[in-house]
Amino acid sequence: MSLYLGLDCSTQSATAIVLDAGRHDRPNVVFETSLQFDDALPEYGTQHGVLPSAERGVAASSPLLWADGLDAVLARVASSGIDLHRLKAIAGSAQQHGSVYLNASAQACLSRLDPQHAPGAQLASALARARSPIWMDSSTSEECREITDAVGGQAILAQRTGSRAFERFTGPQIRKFYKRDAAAYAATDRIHLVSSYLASLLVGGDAPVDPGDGSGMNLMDLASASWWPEALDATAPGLAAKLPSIAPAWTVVGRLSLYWQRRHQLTPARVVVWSGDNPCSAIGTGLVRENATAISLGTSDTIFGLMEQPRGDSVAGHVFGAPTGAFMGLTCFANGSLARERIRDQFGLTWSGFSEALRSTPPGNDGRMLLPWFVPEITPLVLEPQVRRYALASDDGPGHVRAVVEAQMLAMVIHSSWMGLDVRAIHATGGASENTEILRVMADVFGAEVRRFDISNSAALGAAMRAWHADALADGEALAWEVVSATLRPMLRTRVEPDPAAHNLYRDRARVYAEREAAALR
Ligand code: XUL
Repeated sequence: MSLYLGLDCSTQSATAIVLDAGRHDRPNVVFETSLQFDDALPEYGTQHGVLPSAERGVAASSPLLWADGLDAVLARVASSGIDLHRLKAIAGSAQQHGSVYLNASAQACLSRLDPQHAPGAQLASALARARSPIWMDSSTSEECREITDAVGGQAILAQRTGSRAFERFTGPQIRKFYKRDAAAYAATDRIHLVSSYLASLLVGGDAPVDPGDGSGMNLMDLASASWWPEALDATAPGLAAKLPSIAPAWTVVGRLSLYWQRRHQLTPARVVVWSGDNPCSAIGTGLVRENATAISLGTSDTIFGLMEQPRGDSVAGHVFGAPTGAFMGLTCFANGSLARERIRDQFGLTWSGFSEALRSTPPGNDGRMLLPWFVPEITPLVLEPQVRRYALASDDGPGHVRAVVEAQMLAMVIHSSWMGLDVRAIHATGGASENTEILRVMADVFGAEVRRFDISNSAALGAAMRAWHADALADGEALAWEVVSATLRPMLRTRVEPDPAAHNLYRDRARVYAEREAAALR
């Protein structure tokens, strides 16, 4: 049996999962570890993984923090006691859309890292931009308009790239950087996604992006998985030369560099192209065909499912590449865990108190409702945070708890219909999927069976499964995705069945919610 390492660099944390898998035996997770950036690397001064900023709508983090986060989880893997001589391949997952700007010295710097020291400080001189804009940024509406106009409108942009222009997407972010700081843009030699930056760091070279993460940029032609020249021209001059290549998600980029081998006594394992957290989660929740839907309850809440071919009106959401080579539809909500935490903290609750509040309130919340835009919202677009309450007293803790969870689920049901996904079964993942009471609301709102698996970090698990799949291919053995996804079968932990009466009631609540949302947006 061989070992496969899946890494995940999310908004707030870094995770490693080691999968023991081989050609004949049942795969098994043998190690899992996670660290929170704010706690583990306080010197970077992040809050929930984000650097403080006074500028409206701006959200950025530090590429050096991600490098040191990767180092810290690899240290934990190295001291886990598992037999790492069997480590054959590593793949990774990262928060989508964030970008890292390297200067011309980066390649030399990456190949000369000193294993006596952590990577962060050593990489500082390789950056053309100290801060990386991340997916929570909503400051590029002007650039979205400019790019949309230049390519001939949002329908064509959505049709070619899989999405209309979105503030957090990398193209609009690059354009803003070019407009604000043309000299630093000119000094940028390579613009990586978080995923391709970390893969580059592992091999000590220059890694490609995969079509899954590449389609989160408003720059890639979805059908051919290549850069779309019109979009590049609309974004910033000379961009083609600054972008990495695009390669299928199962591509082996190289071997783990000497830096990591020496620093953590690791083998020269194969390094597989990294992808975005949502594409990796599709694999890690077992979505390798169009037969289920996944909902991830993390910092962002996302709903997604595989598509054999792109379809639907992706002006409403996104069609990304999927790690299987097919496609995936996705709708993203910024008010995920931060909104749940806001309510939990406002009423001084623990998570078990939060669950108790859900148990003690009825489906439909006796008419109490809220619109949960605590931070700028992506779906629907809300640039100025605002929370609207309906029949909800300001001191009603349990009412608020149910109202925030119901609002999140109702918004998902309303804004995901464009994808035409098979929602008879929903695979729930992400930190908040640990909460069965939240899953009950999900099951009732969607009228679907909700399934939860033993591993709630499906992005890291999916990355480990991708490493296994790509390693087999590199050895000349085609490993069917069904075999890979069967990893999850023994991990099925919970099934939550919908209550038909509650589901009926939620159909009506969805209509009311949609009306209130539309009124608030007017
Ligand atoms: C997806 C999105 C977020 C990030 C952060 O489009 O913006 O889900 O990937 O996890």
